[in-house]
Amino acid sequence: ANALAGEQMAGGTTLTRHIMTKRGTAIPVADLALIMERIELIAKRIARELAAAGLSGEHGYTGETNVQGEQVKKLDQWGNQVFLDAFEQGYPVCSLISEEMDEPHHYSVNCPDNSYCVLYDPIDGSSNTDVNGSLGTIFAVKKRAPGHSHGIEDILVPGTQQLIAGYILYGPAAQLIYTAGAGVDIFTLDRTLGEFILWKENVKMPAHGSVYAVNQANAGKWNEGARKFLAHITSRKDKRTSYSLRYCGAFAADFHRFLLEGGIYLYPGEVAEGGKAKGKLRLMYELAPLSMIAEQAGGRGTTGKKRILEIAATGIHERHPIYIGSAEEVALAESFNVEG
Ligand code: AFP
Repeated sequence: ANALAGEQMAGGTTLTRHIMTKRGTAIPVADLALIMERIELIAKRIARELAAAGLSGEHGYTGETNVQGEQVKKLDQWGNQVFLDAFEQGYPVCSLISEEMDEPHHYSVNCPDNSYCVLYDPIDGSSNTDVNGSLGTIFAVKKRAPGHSHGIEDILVPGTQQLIAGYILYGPAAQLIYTAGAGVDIFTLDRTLGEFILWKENVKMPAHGSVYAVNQANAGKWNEGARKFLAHITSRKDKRTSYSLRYCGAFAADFHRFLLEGGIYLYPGEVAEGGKAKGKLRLMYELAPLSMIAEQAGGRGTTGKKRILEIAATGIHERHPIYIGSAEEVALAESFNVEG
């Protein structure tokens, strides 16, 4: 089996080579290559650490809470530092926005007129760290306005302005999935070569799938439309049109199944006082990047009412409800008036 795996990699296309020959991207290829070289390094560092985390004792909590009131895992903090280290010499990236930092981080030395901001969740699904479950890293890149200050108005613009979006999945194999506006490509880390090798190019999400992912235990907190949608997809009697549930608690890992096989991931809002549904997942570094991947692959991402990529943020840690995946299932959800 080893010989066969090795044979398949012989002559494989590395991420670097694939980028250098890419056409039609929303960002100049030279800038794309410089930024993705850093993301690739980050992916390798995190993949290496996660593979050994069970030995190194990096599990558990730091005892602190983050800006969102959540307990901080040691790996969250460490993963954030990996990004800070990588982009210290990360020209042309001059700003970082992270789930793990209250405020943006700026590198004034990397700040020519032609510069970018990277938005990221370093360790997505961190509750999986203690059980050796799948984890992810989600990222997006936006252009900084020429002559910008430390203000971030130019970054709060809608996700349609993202130039690169993607995620890294740490499962049995580590994979890097990204788009620069010219299709979605998937690379798998060959640990012996230390290279991300092209696995699938210009991936298309099936228009229909037969799996859904949701934290169903929250259903009692949703509005009527979301509950009716759930009742609808769980009440199908005949095998051909019925759905199965799969949920692993890491957005990127759950989404990955739908990118490849179709279906729908939902995190409906919880109805708060005044009847407005409040989402849990974050717009800038969870929802918008994966919505760009979904759309580039022919799928969709919406709050149930509005296209995720058209939402301008009012703050960097803003949250929204999400329905994302195959076009058919997302349209079905919308038909139930899921966000009221
Ligand atoms: P973090 O691990 O980055 O804080 O985020 C996890 C997450 O936002 C997302 O990845 C999961 O899909 C979701 O939370 C799981 O949440 P529940 O435990 O509420 O289902």
